[in-house]
Amino acid sequence: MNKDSKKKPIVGVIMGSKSDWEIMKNCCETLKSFSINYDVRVISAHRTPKRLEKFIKECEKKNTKIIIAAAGGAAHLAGVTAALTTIPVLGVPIESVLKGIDSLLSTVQMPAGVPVATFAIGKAGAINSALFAVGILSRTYPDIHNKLKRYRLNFEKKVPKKPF
Ligand code: RP5
Repeated sequence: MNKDSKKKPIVGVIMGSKSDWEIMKNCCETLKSFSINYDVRVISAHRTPKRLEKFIKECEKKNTKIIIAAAGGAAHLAGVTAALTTIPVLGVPIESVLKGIDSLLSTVQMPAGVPVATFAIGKAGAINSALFAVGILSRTYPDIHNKLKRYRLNFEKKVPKKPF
């Protein structure tokens, strides 16, 4: 990572409610394990729309590379974020009263033109969104690339060859 990116958050992590943190802390922990700077906030597209606009302006000014947006229910946070910026948006559907199926469909079913790369519901999606961000950043930052290669090699070591 270059000197500049060491100081600045290069990933923005937003979630619709404080209640999403239990899941999204897995995303932040994953970013942290790759020493990636992130800026994490509670921002709701419908409860705090002004906060969302302000955050996106800040991200553009700071040259944030990726925004990860998590929400549950009528989960429009990722889509509205993507509509307001050209920074790539990764969406994490959070479990809901409908088991997250509503969140998944609201996040993934973007009409053509404004994409949101959508991940699995819940913890797996939170972790994979971070790993996907790591993968994108690894094409620019060799130290992140090395860490990602080490992470993958660990699977080889950790997964038993036999099931018994
Ligand atoms: C969404 O509504 C949030 O992302 C959260 O997943 C869900 C419920 O929010 P709370 O009522 O717990 O604040 O906007």
